[in-house]
Amino acid sequence: MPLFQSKDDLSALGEADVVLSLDWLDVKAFLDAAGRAGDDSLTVIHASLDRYAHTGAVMDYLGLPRADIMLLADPDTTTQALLSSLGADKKPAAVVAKPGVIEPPDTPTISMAHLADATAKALRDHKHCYACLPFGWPAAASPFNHPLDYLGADAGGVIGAAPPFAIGAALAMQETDPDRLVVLATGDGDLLSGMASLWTATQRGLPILAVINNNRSFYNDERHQDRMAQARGRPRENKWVGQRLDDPPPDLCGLAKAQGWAAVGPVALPEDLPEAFDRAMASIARGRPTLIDVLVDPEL
Ligand SMILES: Cc1ncc(C[n+]2csc(CCOP(=O)(O)OP(=O)(O)O)c2C)c(N)n1
Ligand SMILES: [Mg+2]
Repeated sequence: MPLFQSKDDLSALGEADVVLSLDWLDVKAFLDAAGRAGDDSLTVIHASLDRYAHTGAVMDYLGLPRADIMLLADPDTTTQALLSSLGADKKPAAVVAKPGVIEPPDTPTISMAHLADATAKALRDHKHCYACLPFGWPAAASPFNHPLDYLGADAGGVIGAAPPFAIGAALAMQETDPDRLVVLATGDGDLLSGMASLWTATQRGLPILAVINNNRSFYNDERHQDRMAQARGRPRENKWVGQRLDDPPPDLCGLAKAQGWAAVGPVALPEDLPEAFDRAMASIARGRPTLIDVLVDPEL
């Protein structure tokens, strides 16, 4: 699935005559999801420098996108050229994305919707930058209106990359926009794979907020192993082997504290989320890099 598209995005794409892709990460998957990949009535204009990243060695480019018109240009250059050819008086009003309505389910355990909703509420009055987002984050929870609101996904999807990615972003943010809080929202497996990098945030005094979707598993791969078990006639109940991060669960807060971070959690109940986020934000206000460990039910 492409990343973070909402039902509204897909229905707009379903009705479009022309798509202008401004360096979208995975155009092919997006068109596939809307059932438009092979639709001749649609014209796809793709403005990107991605082809320079395409090699025979890796598939970092994901699916090869369909492009009826290929513009070998970055989005800023393309947008500037489009705006100047439209003329100053034709410049369309900016579309401002509004915070979506997330209605977390009424469940005793925490869903991704609960986590996204609680995070968005905690950040409502803070200028922030999501350096990354975990799998399954509901797009409507976090509308992006500024290029620094979300930095986008790393192309290869490398597990362990998000923590150093966020720390690099926070270092750069000290120069670019020092009041903008960098948010490392990621999974437990990704955090564990990049854990040692947290120390750099402590050493450099970077007050990053880490929001951990802790489902105690490399869950994406559990799902993959489930699909493979079905395809190959193997026992599905073994899907967790080598993927589950439990029994005993790693102590994410303890590991973060060992790198010099403050840590809150693990938070297990939906009703405990607001107070836990209040504590985390108070710690951020004191200038500490802070992690909040949230136990998310992967089945919700
Ligand atoms: C270096 C590397 N190894 C393995 C993978 C395969 N992989 C993709 S997602 C994933 C699990 C991620 O776990 P977590 O961060 O906890 O997210 P979850 O799927 O549980 O939401 C793995 C192992 C990868 N992308 N990169
Ligand atoms: Mg996980």
